[in-house]
Amino acid sequence: MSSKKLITIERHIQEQQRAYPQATGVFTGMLQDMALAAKFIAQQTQRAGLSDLLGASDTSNVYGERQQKLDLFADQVIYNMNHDTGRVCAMASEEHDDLIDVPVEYDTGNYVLLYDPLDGSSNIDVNVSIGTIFSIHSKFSRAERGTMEDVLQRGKRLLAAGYVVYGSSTMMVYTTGRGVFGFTLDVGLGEFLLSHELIRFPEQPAYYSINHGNARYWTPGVKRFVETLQGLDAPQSRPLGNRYIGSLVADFHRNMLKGGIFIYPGDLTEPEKPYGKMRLMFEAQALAFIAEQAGGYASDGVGDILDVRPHSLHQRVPMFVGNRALVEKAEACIREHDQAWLEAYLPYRNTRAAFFS
Ligand code: AHM
Ligand code: MG
Repeated sequence: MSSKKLITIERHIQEQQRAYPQATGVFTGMLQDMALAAKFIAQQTQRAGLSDLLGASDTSNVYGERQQKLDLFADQVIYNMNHDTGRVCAMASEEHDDLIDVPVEYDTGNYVLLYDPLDGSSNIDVNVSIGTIFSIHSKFSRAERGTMEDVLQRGKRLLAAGYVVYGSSTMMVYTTGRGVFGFTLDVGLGEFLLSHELIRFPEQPAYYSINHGNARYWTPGVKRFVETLQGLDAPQSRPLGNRYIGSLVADFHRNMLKGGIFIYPGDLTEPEKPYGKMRLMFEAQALAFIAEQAGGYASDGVGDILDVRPHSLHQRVPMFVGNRALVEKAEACIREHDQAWLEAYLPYRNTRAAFFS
């Protein structure tokens, strides 16, 4: 008999729980429900063209972006899986302006769930990979129900984070701070099976990912850094390949498996966007935690994204994430060449949340 292990995500999450003798199983239940939500979303993603879920809806989100119908579906599924379980004290989604309170008729619990239900939504209609990102904090304030203080915690305090990539297959990747594990959805069985154990960034990076269409807006430090990635700084250095899907989860996932860096920098163009595009609470913190657990590093160009103190729910952050040596090189280029950008960005970075004043 061959002894290949078949481990479902549910079993894996339970086994991870055993490492914490004080665990009550509530947190385990949340992760298992995220896996179930991912199956719902994956199923609809694959049927999007058939079930009238393609195309834009009539509403737009807090960023003024038209919401795609599948975004709304994914947002609703994750909410439905969590609002009445008594596990969370509050939730927050990239698609909602404010905190999502637990309805008063239900109990609240000790966890906070943050999620970007469907990232890369411009890719939905054209059959290109998209993803779901989530992260879990424990409750922080003494308030009876969840408050903004519970949600706006530093990434360093995360308990768990994960993503689902809806690509040529569907994969769920998660960490609880004990390494990064990847599970591939067996569509026939309807189960996520362990396929990638203790994922680490390979030492030799293969790719860099940045939107080259924005090159004219890049700061001198970012320009210099991209030149090093292209091997233009020294005749003997080898260029990395350039890959950019425009779906953060898919770009991040490929770079974590193959080695590389994803970049969405801040810039100084009009109107000024020194903070870039990525959302700290819904995208950057989760991927920064996963990257760290896989031996990589995520920076906003100044320092560790996990140390950035959040001040607002929809705060943006420049993002450099991937192999540690590459990200540190980006920081060095910025320190050396981007004084003007630092002067514009640092006040935003150092803003304190209202509940501290
Ligand atoms: P979204 O949250 O509205 O889907 O936008 C986020 C996406 C990321 O997935 C991707 O990395 C980035 O936006 C691409 O932006 P751009 O088109 O400016 O390169
Ligand atoms: Mg997003």
